[in-house]
Amino acid sequence: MIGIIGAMREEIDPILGKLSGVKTYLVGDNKYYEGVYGEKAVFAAYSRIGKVNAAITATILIERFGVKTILFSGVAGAINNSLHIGDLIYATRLVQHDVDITAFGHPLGFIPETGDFFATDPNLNKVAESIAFERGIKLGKGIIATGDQFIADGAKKTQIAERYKADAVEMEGAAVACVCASFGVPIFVLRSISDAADMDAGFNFDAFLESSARISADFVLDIVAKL
Ligand code: OS5
Repeated sequence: MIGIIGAMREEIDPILGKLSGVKTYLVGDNKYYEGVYGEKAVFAAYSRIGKVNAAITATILIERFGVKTILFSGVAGAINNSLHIGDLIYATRLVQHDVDITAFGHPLGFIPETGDFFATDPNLNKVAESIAFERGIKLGKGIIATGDQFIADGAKKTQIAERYKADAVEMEGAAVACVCASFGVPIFVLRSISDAADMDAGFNFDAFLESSARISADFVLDIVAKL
């Protein structure tokens, strides 16, 4: 069973619109949708914003609904200046940029018995690469930094770039990857750029959330069809 997570309704609606026979379940105070895409049974949910919400959703998909693969679809702020609005990037690794226990000698982002960088699944990443190649779609890859902050500031952006060599920033991916690492579930994280995490980020995010979310959702559904 494949699980698809987005953070916001706008990130999951384009996926729900393409599922047939959708059934809805309520767990805690959030909704989970079961449906079929082509011949593939999937569960989908939007977690709501941030690491805690994303971790709850990933855990429920795995533990309650028996999902064996998780695909994340959504938007991100560009850290790498070669990424532009609407561009796609998948995470090779993710890190929590807001973790700081350096007072105990640990590197930024590092948690004892957990680590810092979470790797995504090489096989899922290969499937994504093959779809991009076949369709002539430009697909970037790199490090995605996650934290409970909407980054809209040049100085903070530079800090994340320098500290983690990050290419994009968002607020959920590393939390889902952490849950997946804990349960041994393969994870793929795809984001389409909605803003450049700079002083215009709020404005651009509002302007491009829907279009960029759809670009990511369409690609993730292509992956579902190929699994
Ligand atoms: O899920 C959050 C992370 N997403 C990726 C992202 C990002 N992350 C960090 N920094 C950046 N520059 C980023 N660019 C893209 C996007 C999302 C950001 S938080 C957006 C909150 C927008 C909002 N707040 N209230 N509403 C919308 C209205 C509302 C009302 C009722 C229910 C839900 C929303």
